[in-house]
Amino acid sequence: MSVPWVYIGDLPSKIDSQVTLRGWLYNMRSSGKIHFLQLRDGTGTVQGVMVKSEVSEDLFAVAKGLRLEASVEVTGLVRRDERAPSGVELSVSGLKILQNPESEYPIGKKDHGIDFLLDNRHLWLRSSRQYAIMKIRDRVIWAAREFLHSDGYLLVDSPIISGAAGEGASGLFEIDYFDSKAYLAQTGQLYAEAAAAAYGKVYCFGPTFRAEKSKTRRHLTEFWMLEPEVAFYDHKDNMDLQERLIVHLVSQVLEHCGEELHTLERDVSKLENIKSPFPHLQYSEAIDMLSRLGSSTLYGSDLGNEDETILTKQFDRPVFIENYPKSVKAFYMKEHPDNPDLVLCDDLLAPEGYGEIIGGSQREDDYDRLLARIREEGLPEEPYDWYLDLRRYGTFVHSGFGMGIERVVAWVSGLQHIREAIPWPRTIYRLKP
Ligand code: NSS
Repeated sequence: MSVPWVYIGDLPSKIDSQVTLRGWLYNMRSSGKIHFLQLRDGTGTVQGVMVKSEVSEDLFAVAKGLRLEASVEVTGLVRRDERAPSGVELSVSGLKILQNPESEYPIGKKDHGIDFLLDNRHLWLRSSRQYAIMKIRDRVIWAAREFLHSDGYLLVDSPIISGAAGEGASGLFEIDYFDSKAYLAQTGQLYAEAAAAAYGKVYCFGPTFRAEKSKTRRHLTEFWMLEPEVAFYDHKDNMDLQERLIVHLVSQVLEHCGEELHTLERDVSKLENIKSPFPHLQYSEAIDMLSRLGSSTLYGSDLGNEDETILTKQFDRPVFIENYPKSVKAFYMKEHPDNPDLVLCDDLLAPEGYGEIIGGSQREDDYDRLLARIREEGLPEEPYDWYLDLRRYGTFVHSGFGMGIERVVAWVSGLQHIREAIPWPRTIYRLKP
């Protein structure tokens, strides 16, 4: 369907034509004789130049009264302008005000505190910085789906309402489900495993929930996770897939989001380093390295955020930490064939202090061992009977992983905090807007 207006992103192909745009007034400067109207419409921004001597006095006066974020319809001639980032400028001859706000736009040019900005997330999203982040997020998701789809993966989405914990009983959001209890999904993995037994190479992608009371810059209570699961892949194949995916995502962002990375003042040389092969450390080697670097984390405990930050600073690309102690990882991971105290798993840590972006493992495919692990963890057996069926009927070596979209977006975009990487962040203290 063609519309009776044009998009700012299409203006470079409309030089010397008369066009009408619809959008919002992003910024405005006036010199008395000229108004410079910075316009945005979601496809880009353009400077509209209104010259007093070229329009009626009324129109010039009306334009002067515009407030930031007024919605407008603007008509004018597209001119080439080498100095403009988009290469064009608009000589404005007509202006229709769709709505001029009655009060000042709350987000001004001064520095606002983060709480104020988060309270006004519905407006903050309009800023060029947030727009750049959302474009990078869109590119990461799009590139991940395309990567998997073109390699023959089938998207098989998992439910959000579930009767069993996926990652361990702590951190579950419990909901009333008619006469019983249900939980918001912490992961789609168990369902992805069933789908892998049905269709081989699969993935699910959707929101996941953790009721963790973590107040770090890496934790959300609602985040999006991409979870591939592959029949007949072992631990090594799994890490190889993770590496290829991450290299692809970063190269796609570099190729398509140059302007956005520039807006965010991202040091792209750091992203240009992201090439195969990624280094690998065994968990035990990571603990040794940490102790040399002054951490007090002992063998047998999980790595904390600080530890991850220290480790990633030793490398210029993501690093795999492999084969953690069974006691700190989820029940479904396969026991290491050479050491029953370890499991075949990996965490992939992003550089520059960002830390874990992926958690993956080979899955326990032995019925008896899996049942024993469920019992050891004190999990109820009944909700997992269908999951155990996968080990009864044609059990198979299989592996998979979960990649947190916001963690990847925060890293690639160079954000201080994960809350900017999702349009509507949910944290312990934030449910609004
Ligand atoms: O807990 S994970 O390490 N692993 C799983 O959930 C597996 N069941 C995935 C699988 O094998 N299919 O989480 C995976 C990733 C982790 O590396 C982070 O990138 C992200 O999910 N993650 C989070 N992002 C934001 N906020 C929170 N709270 C969070 N927790 C995990």
